[in-house]
Formats: sequence, structure tokens, C-alpha cells
Amino acid sequence: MTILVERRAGYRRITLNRPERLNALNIEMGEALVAALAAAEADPACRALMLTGMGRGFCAGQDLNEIVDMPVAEIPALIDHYNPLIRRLAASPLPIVCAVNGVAAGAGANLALACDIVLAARSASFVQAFARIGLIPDCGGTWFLPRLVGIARARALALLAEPLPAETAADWGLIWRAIDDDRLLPEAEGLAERLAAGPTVAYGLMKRAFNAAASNDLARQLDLERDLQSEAAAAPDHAEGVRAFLEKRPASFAGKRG
Ligand code: T3D
Repeated sequence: MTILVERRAGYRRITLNRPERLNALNIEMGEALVAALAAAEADPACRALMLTGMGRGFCAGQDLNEIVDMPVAEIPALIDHYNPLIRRLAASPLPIVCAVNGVAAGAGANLALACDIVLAARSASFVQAFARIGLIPDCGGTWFLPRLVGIARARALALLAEPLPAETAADWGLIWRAIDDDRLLPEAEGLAERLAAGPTVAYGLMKRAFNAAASNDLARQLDLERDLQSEAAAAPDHAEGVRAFLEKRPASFAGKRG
């Protein structure tokens, strides 16, 4: 199996499972990931996701064995297998924590960047490896990188294809935090549990707002915030959050739509 899916209390943990190739992506893995996301989103008991890799790497990008003899005419179809995955991660109504346990290269780096909160082991690194094999960053790399780290750093990461250590990635704002290796999974699981107990509807709406902000001007974004806020306010978690504050107790969010 190219991925493993474990059901945890309130969330699912998805593990990329081709450790002998540093979890390099192939079509089967891409399709399995899309199916796992769809299944998680359809399960009302699942309120968050966690993504990580088996073994010493997170994901080494496209499996190069799969494309070595591929006719150029088939490349668009190949990429069309991965683009739905990136779109789905970004648009998923569920919050997604990514625990980058080792090297994240090429499409593997951009797979991580499509998640909502990215933690990385201190020993991990991010490599926009595409230029090394005469390609451009795909799986959203040219979209995520300048937004996260600015165009100067994005250009250098893509053109030089040098590994960026996890701590620098965190300092630059590419990811949320670098974590001691032995603490990575407990921290990521703790975050997934915390998000699974949060206001799920509001989280999904926040993701929609951030995604739309990339192409909206301020006026449109303010209108969108007004509309999405109405949806958030209609969910029972809003009333519960306000009551809990006034009653000086922790909120108990159900994660349901109004
Ligand atoms: O054509 C298209 O447009 C398709 C879309 C492409 C999107 C992309 O993702 S392009 C970028 C593809 N990825 C890469 O170019 C990265 C290739 N890998 C590396 O540069 C290095 O492996 C790493 C920097 C990631 C890690 O280096 P290191 O020294 O820690 O490990 P290693 O020894 O190179 O790799 C360990 C094994 O994994 C090794 O197998 P072996 O020799 O033990 O049998 C290696 O061949 C295998 N492996 C690593 N990456 C890939 C891979 N096998 C297939 N495809 C890989 N991408």
C-alpha cells in the first residue's frame, strides 16, 4: 500500500508509505491520497488530518523511475494526476497538519506546503529539486513559494535547488515550526488532536478566506469575510464559544454546521 491511513480520536493520520524510495510519489500514491482525503471529508467523526512519511524521508517528489522513459506528450496527464491532490489539500474543509519527518524534495516539498500547518524535524530539509533535472517547480511550487517567503527567496530556492534546512524554513516563514526529531510526531499528533476538538466549520471557512485572498482586492475580501462570517456565526460552535467565555469554562465544540 502506497499510503497508510489510521483513524485516531477525531482525526486521521495519513502516512506516505514507500520508504525504500523516500516516499517518492507515483500515480498510485497520488490517487490513493485523493481518495483518502475524500473519505476523511465524508466522515463527520473526522475533524482534522495529519500527513507524514514512513522512514527517513518525507517525500522525494515524483518517482523518477516512473518518468524516465515517459514520452513528453504524457507529462500533462501525469501532472493532472497530482494537481487534484494539491487542490484538494488546499480546499479541504478540514485542517491539515503536515509532519515533515525527513527530506521533502520536488513535488514532495510542495505537497507539504499545500497543508495548513507544517512542522518539520530539525534534521529535515526542503529542496525544490526540479532544476536539477531540468524541470520547473510544480504541484503549486511557483504559487506557494513567493507567497510564503517572498519572490527573492522563491527564485533562489527554485533556481539553485539547494536544500533548505528545517530551521531556516521556519525562520523564513516557509513552515510553522522546526521541532526536535524525537518530538515531531507527538507534537504533530497533539496539534491534530487540538484541531479535531476545535470549531471545524470556522476552520474550513478560514481556509476558504485565505485561498480567496490570493486573488481578491481588499474590498472583495472584506465582502467575502462578511459572508463567511455569517456562515461561521450560524454554526453552533460560535454560540458555544461565546457562552463558554462568559461562563469562564473551556468551550466544547461539536464541529457541526448550523
Ligand atoms: O515530469 C514531470 O513533470 C513529473 C513531475 C515532477 C515533479 C517532481 O517532483 S520532479 C523532482 C523529483 N525529485 C527529485 O528530483 C529528487 C530526487 N532525489 C534526490 O535528489 C535525493 O534522493 C534526495 C535529495 C531527496 C535525498 O538524498 P539522499 O542522499 O538522502 O537519499 P538517496 O540515496 O538519494 O535516495 C534513497 C533511495 O531513494 C535511493 O534508492 P537506492 O539507491 O537506495 O535504491 C534513491 O534512488 C531513491 N529515490 C530518492 N528519490 C527518488 C528515488 N527514487 C525514485 N524517484 C525519486 N524521486
